[in-house]
Amino acid sequence: LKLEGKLRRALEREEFVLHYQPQIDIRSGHIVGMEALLRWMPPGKAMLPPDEFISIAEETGLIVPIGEWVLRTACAQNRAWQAAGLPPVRMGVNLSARQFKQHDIAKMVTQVLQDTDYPASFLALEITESIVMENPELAAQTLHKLSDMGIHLSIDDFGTGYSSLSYLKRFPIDSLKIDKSFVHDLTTDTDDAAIAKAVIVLAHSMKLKVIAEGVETIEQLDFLRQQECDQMQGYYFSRPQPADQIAELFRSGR
Ligand code: G
Ligand code: G
Ligand code: NA
Ligand code: MN
Repeated sequence: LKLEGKLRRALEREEFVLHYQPQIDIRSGHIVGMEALLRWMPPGKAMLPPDEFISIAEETGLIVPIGEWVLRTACAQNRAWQAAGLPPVRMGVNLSARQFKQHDIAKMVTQVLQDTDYPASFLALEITESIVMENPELAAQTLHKLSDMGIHLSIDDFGTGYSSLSYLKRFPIDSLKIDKSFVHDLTTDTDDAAIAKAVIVLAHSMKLKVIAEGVETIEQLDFLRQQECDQMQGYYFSRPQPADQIAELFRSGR
Protein backbone atom coordinates (compact mmCIF):
# COMPACT_ATOMS: atom_id res chain seq x y z
CA LEU A 1 0.00 0.00 0.00
CA LYS A 2 1.31 3.44 -0.86
CA LEU A 3 1.71 6.08 1.81
CA GLU A 4 -1.46 7.80 0.61
CA GLY A 5 -3.52 4.66 1.16
CA LYS A 6 -1.91 4.10 4.53
CA LEU A 7 -2.75 7.63 5.60
CA ARG A 8 -6.34 7.25 4.49
CA ARG A 9 -6.61 4.01 6.46
CA ALA A 10 -4.87 5.59 9.46
CA LEU A 11 -7.59 8.22 9.64
CA GLU A 12 -10.35 5.59 9.49
CA ARG A 13 -8.67 3.42 12.10
CA GLU A 14 -7.90 6.35 14.37
CA GLU A 15 -4.14 5.87 14.37
CA PHE A 16 -3.39 9.58 14.74
CA VAL A 17 -2.75 11.16 18.11
CA LEU A 18 -2.01 14.66 19.27
CA HIS A 19 0.79 15.65 21.54
CA TYR A 20 0.66 19.00 23.28
CA GLN A 21 3.42 21.46 24.06
CA PRO A 22 2.86 24.13 26.72
CA GLN A 23 3.39 27.83 26.03
CA ILE A 24 4.58 29.80 29.04
CA ASP A 25 4.07 33.43 29.92
CA ILE A 26 7.66 34.55 30.53
CA ARG A 27 6.78 37.18 33.13
CA SER A 28 4.49 35.04 35.33
CA GLY A 29 5.90 31.61 34.54
CA HIS A 30 2.37 30.28 34.06
CA ILE A 31 1.19 27.99 31.30
CA VAL A 32 -1.04 30.16 29.11
CA GLY A 33 -1.32 28.06 25.97
CA MET A 34 -0.68 24.74 24.25
CA GLU A 35 0.25 23.80 20.73
CA ALA A 36 -1.31 20.63 19.33
CA LEU A 37 1.21 18.60 17.31
CA LEU A 38 0.18 15.66 15.19
CA ARG A 39 1.74 12.19 15.42
CA TRP A 40 1.00 8.94 13.63
CA MET A 41 1.12 5.66 15.56
CA PRO A 42 0.86 2.78 13.06
CA PRO A 43 0.08 -0.35 15.13
CA GLY A 44 3.24 -2.25 16.04
CA LYS A 45 5.49 0.41 14.56
CA ALA A 46 7.38 3.42 15.84
CA MET A 47 5.62 6.75 16.13
CA LEU A 48 5.99 8.96 13.04
CA PRO A 49 6.51 12.71 13.30
CA PRO A 50 4.52 14.97 10.95
CA ASP A 51 7.55 15.82 8.81
CA GLU A 52 7.35 12.27 7.46
CA PHE A 53 3.76 12.42 6.26
CA ILE A 54 2.36 15.99 6.24
CA SER A 55 3.69 16.79 2.76
CA ILE A 56 2.02 13.67 1.28
CA ALA A 57 -1.16 14.57 3.14
CA GLU A 58 -0.92 18.06 1.57
CA GLU A 59 -0.32 16.76 -1.96
CA THR A 60 -3.16 14.26 -1.82
CA GLY A 61 -5.61 16.58 -0.10
CA LEU A 62 -5.87 14.19 2.86
CA ILE A 63 -4.69 17.07 5.03
CA VAL A 64 -8.23 18.43 4.83
CA PRO A 65 -9.96 15.58 6.74
CA ILE A 66 -6.85 15.03 8.90
CA GLY A 67 -6.73 18.73 9.74
CA GLU A 68 -10.39 18.73 10.69
CA TRP A 69 -9.73 15.74 12.96
CA VAL A 70 -6.82 17.64 14.56
CA LEU A 71 -8.96 20.71 15.25
CA ARG A 72 -11.86 18.65 16.63
CA THR A 73 -9.60 16.54 18.85
CA ALA A 74 -7.63 19.53 20.18
CA CYS A 75 -10.80 21.49 21.03
CA ALA A 76 -12.44 18.47 22.66
CA GLN A 77 -9.29 17.78 24.70
CA ASN A 78 -9.02 21.36 25.93
CA ARG A 79 -12.72 21.36 26.78
CA ALA A 80 -12.19 18.16 28.81
CA TRP A 81 -9.23 19.73 30.67
CA GLN A 82 -11.33 22.77 31.50
CA ALA A 83 -14.23 20.57 32.66
CA ALA A 84 -11.75 18.73 34.90
CA GLY A 85 -10.87 22.03 36.55
CA LEU A 86 -7.48 22.72 34.97
CA PRO A 87 -6.68 26.40 34.42
CA PRO A 88 -8.07 27.59 31.08
CA VAL A 89 -5.44 27.99 28.36
CA ARG A 90 -5.58 28.77 24.67
CA MET A 91 -5.12 25.89 22.23
CA GLY A 92 -2.93 26.44 19.15
CA VAL A 93 -3.62 24.42 16.01
CA ASN A 94 -1.49 24.46 12.85
CA LEU A 95 -3.19 25.09 9.53
CA SER A 96 -1.47 23.99 6.33
CA ALA A 97 -1.61 25.90 3.05
CA ARG A 98 -4.10 23.53 1.49
CA GLN A 99 -6.48 23.82 4.44
CA PHE A 100 -6.18 27.58 4.59
CA LYS A 101 -7.01 27.91 0.89
CA GLN A 102 -10.27 25.99 1.17
CA HIS A 103 -13.07 28.42 0.49
CA ASP A 104 -15.12 27.15 3.41
CA ILE A 105 -12.39 26.98 6.06
CA ALA A 106 -14.25 29.44 8.32
CA LYS A 107 -17.38 27.31 7.97
CA MET A 108 -15.50 24.15 8.94
CA VAL A 109 -14.00 25.89 11.98
CA THR A 110 -17.41 27.25 13.01
CA GLN A 111 -18.91 23.77 12.78
CA VAL A 112 -16.15 22.20 14.89
CA LEU A 113 -16.43 24.93 17.56
CA GLN A 114 -20.17 24.36 17.68
CA ASP A 115 -19.88 20.56 17.86
CA THR A 116 -17.31 20.68 20.65
CA ASP A 117 -19.04 23.57 22.46
CA TYR A 118 -15.71 25.39 22.35
CA PRO A 119 -15.27 29.15 22.80
CA ALA A 120 -13.50 30.74 19.79
CA SER A 121 -11.37 32.96 22.03
CA PHE A 122 -9.60 29.84 23.38
CA LEU A 123 -8.46 28.84 19.90
CA ALA A 124 -5.29 30.08 18.19
CA LEU A 125 -4.73 29.18 14.55
CA GLU A 126 -1.09 29.08 13.44
CA ILE A 127 -0.25 29.81 9.83
CA THR A 128 3.07 30.56 8.16
CA GLU A 129 4.11 33.76 6.39
CA SER A 130 4.33 31.94 3.07
CA ILE A 131 0.70 30.83 3.31
CA VAL A 132 -0.36 34.42 3.81
CA MET A 133 1.94 35.94 1.19
CA GLU A 134 1.00 33.44 -1.51
CA ASN A 135 -2.26 35.27 -2.01
CA PRO A 136 -2.50 38.26 0.33
CA GLU A 137 -5.94 39.41 -0.87
CA LEU A 138 -7.58 36.05 -0.31
CA ALA A 139 -5.65 35.53 2.93
CA ALA A 140 -6.92 38.88 4.22
CA GLN A 141 -10.53 37.85 3.64
CA THR A 142 -10.09 34.51 5.38
CA LEU A 143 -8.13 36.00 8.28
CA HIS A 144 -10.79 38.66 8.81
CA LYS A 145 -13.52 36.02 8.91
CA LEU A 146 -11.63 33.95 11.48
CA SER A 147 -10.65 36.99 13.53
CA ASP A 148 -14.22 38.30 13.55
CA MET A 149 -15.26 34.97 15.07
CA GLY A 150 -12.93 35.76 18.00
CA ILE A 151 -10.16 33.34 17.06
CA HIS A 152 -6.56 34.30 17.90
CA LEU A 153 -4.28 34.31 14.84
CA SER A 154 -0.56 33.57 14.96
CA ILE A 155 2.15 33.75 12.33
CA ASP A 156 4.30 30.63 12.74
CA ASP A 157 8.02 30.26 11.94
CA PHE A 158 8.30 34.04 11.68
CA GLY A 159 11.49 35.20 9.99
CA THR A 160 11.98 32.16 7.75
CA GLY A 161 9.73 33.30 4.91
CA TYR A 162 9.05 36.51 3.12
CA SER A 163 6.50 38.82 4.57
CA SER A 164 5.51 42.25 3.59
CA LEU A 165 5.36 44.26 6.77
CA SER A 166 2.67 46.49 5.28
CA TYR A 167 0.45 43.45 4.79
CA LEU A 168 1.18 42.15 8.25
CA LYS A 169 0.04 45.48 9.62
CA ARG A 170 -3.25 45.33 7.75
CA PHE A 171 -4.01 41.73 8.70
CA PRO A 172 -5.86 40.96 11.93
CA ILE A 173 -2.89 39.05 13.37
CA ASP A 174 -2.51 38.71 17.14
CA SER A 175 0.93 37.19 17.59
CA LEU A 176 4.21 36.23 15.94
CA LYS A 177 6.16 33.09 16.73
CA ILE A 178 9.93 33.60 16.36
CA ASP A 179 11.22 30.58 14.51
CA LYS A 180 13.34 28.17 16.52
CA SER A 181 16.22 28.52 14.06
CA PHE A 182 16.83 32.04 15.43
CA VAL A 183 16.43 30.95 19.05
CA HIS A 184 18.89 28.07 18.83
CA ASP A 185 22.08 30.16 18.73
CA LEU A 186 20.66 33.25 20.37
CA THR A 187 23.36 33.50 22.99
CA THR A 188 26.34 32.84 20.66
CA ASP A 189 25.38 34.21 17.26
CA THR A 190 25.12 38.00 17.21
CA ASP A 191 23.08 37.95 13.97
CA ASP A 192 20.46 35.65 15.48
CA ALA A 193 20.39 37.78 18.61
CA ALA A 194 19.86 40.89 16.49
CA ILE A 195 17.06 39.22 14.53
CA ALA A 196 15.27 38.05 17.67
CA LYS A 197 15.53 41.51 19.24
CA ALA A 198 14.27 43.17 16.08
CA VAL A 199 11.30 40.81 15.76
CA ILE A 200 10.29 41.51 19.36
CA VAL A 201 10.50 45.29 18.90
CA LEU A 202 8.68 45.10 15.57
CA ALA A 203 5.91 42.93 16.96
CA HIS A 204 5.39 45.12 20.00
CA SER A 205 5.30 48.27 17.89
CA MET A 206 2.46 46.63 15.95
CA LYS A 207 0.72 45.63 19.20
CA LEU A 208 1.40 41.93 18.59
CA LYS A 209 2.46 39.38 21.19
CA VAL A 210 5.67 37.42 20.60
CA ILE A 211 6.22 33.75 21.31
CA ALA A 212 9.74 32.28 21.07
CA GLU A 213 9.83 28.68 19.85
CA GLY A 214 12.49 26.09 20.54
CA VAL A 215 13.68 27.50 23.86
CA GLU A 216 16.02 24.87 25.29
CA THR A 217 18.25 26.66 27.82
CA ILE A 218 18.06 29.08 30.72
CA GLU A 219 20.47 31.38 28.84
CA GLN A 220 18.05 31.65 25.92
CA LEU A 221 15.21 32.29 28.33
CA ASP A 222 17.16 35.02 30.17
CA PHE A 223 17.92 36.76 26.88
CA LEU A 224 14.26 36.60 25.84
CA ARG A 225 13.11 37.90 29.22
CA GLN A 226 15.52 40.84 28.95
CA GLN A 227 14.10 41.65 25.52
CA GLU A 228 10.57 41.46 26.96
CA CYS A 229 9.47 38.57 24.78
CA ASP A 230 5.96 37.58 25.94
CA GLN A 231 5.88 33.80 25.79
CA MET A 232 8.15 30.83 25.29
CA GLN A 233 7.71 27.30 24.07
CA GLY A 234 10.39 24.63 24.02
CA TYR A 235 12.16 21.67 25.56
CA TYR A 236 13.47 23.86 28.41
CA PHE A 237 10.00 23.81 29.89
CA SER A 238 8.49 20.74 28.24
CA ARG A 239 8.61 18.59 25.14
CA PRO A 240 5.37 17.94 23.28
CA GLN A 241 3.61 15.26 25.36
CA PRO A 242 0.51 13.07 25.30
CA ALA A 243 -2.63 14.51 26.92
CA ASP A 244 -2.46 12.52 30.16
CA GLN A 245 1.06 13.75 30.85
CA ILE A 246 0.01 17.34 30.24
CA ALA A 247 -2.71 16.96 32.87
CA GLU A 248 0.02 15.74 35.28
CA LEU A 249 2.17 18.76 34.44
CA PHE A 250 -0.69 21.09 35.41
CA ARG A 251 -1.41 19.16 38.62
CA SER A 252 2.22 19.28 39.68
CA GLY A 253 1.86 23.05 39.51
CA ARG A 254 4.49 23.71 36.88
O1 G B 1 6.70 18.20 16.61
P1 G B 1 7.00 18.59 15.28
O2 G B 1 7.82 17.45 14.73
O3 G B 1 5.65 18.19 15.68
O4 G B 1 6.22 19.20 14.03
C1 G B 1 6.86 19.24 12.78
C2 G B 1 6.11 20.08 11.81
O5 G B 1 4.82 19.55 11.54
C3 G B 1 5.89 21.51 12.29
O6 G B 1 6.23 22.36 11.22
C4 G B 1 4.43 21.59 12.55
O7 G B 1 3.92 22.89 12.25
C5 G B 1 3.85 20.54 11.63
N1 G B 1 2.61 20.06 12.22
C6 G B 1 2.47 19.45 13.42
N2 G B 1 1.18 19.15 13.65
C7 G B 1 0.48 19.60 12.59
C8 G B 1 -0.91 19.62 12.24
O8 G B 1 -1.79 19.19 12.98
N3 G B 1 -1.25 20.15 11.03
C9 G B 1 -0.31 20.68 10.19
N4 G B 1 -0.75 21.18 9.04
N5 G B 1 0.99 20.70 10.49
C10 G B 1 1.39 20.18 11.67
O1 G C 1 6.88 24.46 12.70
P1 G C 1 6.21 24.43 14.02
O2 G C 1 6.56 25.63 14.79
O3 G C 1 4.74 24.26 14.01
O4 G C 1 6.73 23.17 14.79
C1 G C 1 7.32 23.20 16.01
C2 G C 1 8.34 22.09 15.97
O5 G C 1 9.38 22.37 16.91
C3 G C 1 7.81 20.73 16.33
O6 G C 1 8.45 19.81 15.54
C4 G C 1 8.25 20.59 17.79
O7 G C 1 8.33 19.25 18.20
C5 G C 1 9.61 21.26 17.73
N1 G C 1 10.11 21.77 19.00
C6 G C 1 9.41 22.21 20.06
N2 G C 1 10.23 22.64 21.05
C7 G C 1 11.49 22.47 20.60
C8 G C 1 12.78 22.73 21.17
O8 G C 1 12.95 23.24 22.27
N3 G C 1 13.85 22.43 20.37
C9 G C 1 13.72 21.90 19.13
N4 G C 1 14.85 21.63 18.45
N5 G C 1 12.52 21.64 18.56
C10 G C 1 11.42 21.92 19.29
NA1 NA D 1 3.25 25.64 14.70
MN1 MN E 1 6.98 27.17 14.14
